[in-house]
Amino acid sequence: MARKRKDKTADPEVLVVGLQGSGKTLLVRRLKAHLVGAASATGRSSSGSSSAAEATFSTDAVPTIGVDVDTVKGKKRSLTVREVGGAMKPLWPTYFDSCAAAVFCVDVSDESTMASAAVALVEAASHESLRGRPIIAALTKLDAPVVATRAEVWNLMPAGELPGVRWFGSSAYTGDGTREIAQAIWESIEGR
Ligand SMILES: Nc1nc2c(ncn2[C@@H]2O[C@H](COP(=O)(O)OP(=O)(O)O)[C@@H](O)[C@H]2O)c(=O)[nH]1
Ligand SMILES: [Mg+2]
Repeated sequence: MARKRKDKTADPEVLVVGLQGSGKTLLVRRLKAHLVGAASATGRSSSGSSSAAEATFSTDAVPTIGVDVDTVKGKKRSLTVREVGGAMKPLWPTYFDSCAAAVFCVDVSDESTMASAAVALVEAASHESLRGRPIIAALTKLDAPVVATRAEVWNLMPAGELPGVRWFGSSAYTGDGTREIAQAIWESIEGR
């Protein structure tokens, strides 16, 4: 007798990867505060109680050891969000197959890691297991005093060669851009 496959009914999974300290955990925390999805097709996504979310938002982050799994609730359904840290980079591809979309965090306030972040992003985006899946590149920490310019980022990331990647700037500290990323995640999952 065939067993019902668990992943048929499971929430779609979003994989969040990026180098250590690139802002994955705080971005996920912001995504949890944005109740979007499903009903978004009406074009009227309510902003929810953003001031309440603001009051409870904490920027304290304990470095993720290995893999962190969380649930982001949308208006009609939930997503499983799996954060896989930079220390596990060689193992990222093992999670590509099961994800419905991937978010790649790049810390644009840290010059010293931008080049390796670019390599990691290009590697991931061109990996055969991710091919054809929606990929969101989140350029994080835009609130930081010094951030790479768009030209500098473009110089490092061959954006034109990564046609499946959608780019967003964000700050988990201020919340800027995080709603757009949440929206893009839902859109990419609904569009599949
Ligand atoms: N300035 C600034 N710092 C951030 C932002 N997001 C995360 N950080 C800081 O960067 C460090 C790593 O953040 P975290 O979310 O744990 O990164 P992760 O290792 O990729 O999960 C922490 O000290 C955070 O406070 C942001 O939007 N702006
Ligand atoms: Mg983390």
